[in-house]
Amino acid sequence: KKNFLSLVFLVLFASMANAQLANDVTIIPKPAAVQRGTGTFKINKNTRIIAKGNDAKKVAELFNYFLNKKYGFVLKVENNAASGAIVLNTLPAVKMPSESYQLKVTSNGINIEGERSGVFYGVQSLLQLMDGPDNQLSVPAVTIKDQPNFAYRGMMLDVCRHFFEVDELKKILDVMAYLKLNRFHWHLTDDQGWRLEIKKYPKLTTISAWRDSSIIGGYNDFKPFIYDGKRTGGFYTQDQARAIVKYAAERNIEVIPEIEMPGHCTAVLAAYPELGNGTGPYHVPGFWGVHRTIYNPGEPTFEFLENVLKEVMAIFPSKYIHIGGDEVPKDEWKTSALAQKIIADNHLKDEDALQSWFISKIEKFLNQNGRNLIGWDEILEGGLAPNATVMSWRGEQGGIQAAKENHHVIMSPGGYMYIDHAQAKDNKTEPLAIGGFLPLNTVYNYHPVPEVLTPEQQKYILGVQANMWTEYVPTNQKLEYMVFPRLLAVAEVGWTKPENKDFDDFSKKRLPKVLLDMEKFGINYRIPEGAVL
Ligand code: TNX
Repeated sequence: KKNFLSLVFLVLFASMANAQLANDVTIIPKPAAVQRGTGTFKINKNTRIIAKGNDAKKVAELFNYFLNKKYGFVLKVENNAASGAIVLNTLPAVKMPSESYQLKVTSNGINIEGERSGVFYGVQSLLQLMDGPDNQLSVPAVTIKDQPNFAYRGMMLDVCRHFFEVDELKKILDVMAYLKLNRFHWHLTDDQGWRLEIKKYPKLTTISAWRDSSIIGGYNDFKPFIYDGKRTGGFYTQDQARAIVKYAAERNIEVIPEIEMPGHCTAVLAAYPELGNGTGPYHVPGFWGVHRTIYNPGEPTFEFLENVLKEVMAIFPSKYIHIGGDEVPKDEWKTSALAQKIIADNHLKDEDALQSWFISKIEKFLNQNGRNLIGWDEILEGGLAPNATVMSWRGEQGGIQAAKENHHVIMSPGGYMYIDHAQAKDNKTEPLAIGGFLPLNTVYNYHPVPEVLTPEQQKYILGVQANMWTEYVPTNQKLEYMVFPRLLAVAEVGWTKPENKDFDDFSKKRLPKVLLDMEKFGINYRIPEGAVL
């Protein structure tokens, strides 16, 4: 009899636990504060959105965009309050800091308030809370008060090693917004291709945007993967780039363009060899690795770069312009009479100091135009430009040094944030990836604020970014496979306070649900080890 009773309790308890689980708060990234209520709110095609406040109409449209993408229907938007509705209430920024929101669900209705970006994020949380069959969605009663831990939560995409169409970028931007990521770093130029139309320099898109795969040789030996003998490449027109900027901005994502200098410029030199150090002829290379070709530091180079940056700034309203600065072998400057003369004339110590001089000149130009410069951590070599922000990729060391010198920092260390690295140790079961093994939990457990910094210095860490280099990523399918699910972990690193993070809770309770959402967005994600979907 005793056994029978405990069995009854067990079954009862298990079904309660199940009911609880079905309505659980499975949001990624985990919100700052969640308070559960009782009951659920049901959403169907007759549910109304009430848009209150100046920007609410636009957010309601975006809500419908995502709703349609996820469930294939939209809701009517009205101005007046009605019961049983979803109220979007956009407040002036003074009332609530940007990106923070309050989401309240009762069985009678839903209310989301915040400044525009906050309400937009409240909508994303709501979309993640929805559960059930598409025609009878339910949302658990809950009050969520949420805000980000870091202001900068980014992803970089390299569109140079392989080109990705506008539609694919939009798909990625949608999912970034769904995960409350807010910076898209667009790596637009590299040795293997220039990807942005520049009106003043048409050869950048007739010549530099295309690589001739018959030109092989060099650094590493993964030839079969790309040497298909085809002319590969592509570029974005200025109109397309503007459309991406607008599309991203609507989703609270700032697009930060990267124009590489003084290295990673071989594709440019193939079209404008006079900007090199006289060691041409140059071709747009079809192989990877660090190339020796760099810009010469003469006046015509600065004229070219400033003209390019003028057009770039006219397209991208971002506070930051990224100028690269990584991996600059200085051999060509060592043997160039021009470079040596500039070193002597300006009393520079060496070629590192010349690089610093080069970047400081560009920084001055950007600052005069009201923009800030970001560069990879090599811009520390020879001394940082006065106002530069450092993106730390060779570990955290560059970022730590920059923060100690009172410069802003974005942490993007290779060992944690390089989502071009393989997702399993055994590369027999995984598609080809660049060196390194970066599993989901390593990404997840990263925290971008080094403890060696004082609390004052720690304030210089603006946030975190994942980098997606695409040497071995020739298709949309493979791109998505590399990015997901690791980007979900990146989102939580950027948004959620460390004390609220827990890999088990993330991977076992929330990830399975959000991966099903990814499926609805048509994303080809990798199924993580041990996942029960
Ligand atoms: C280093 S990270 C690079 C890229 C490569 C990447 C491959 C950085 C600033 N430079 O040019 O694509 O390694 O992981």
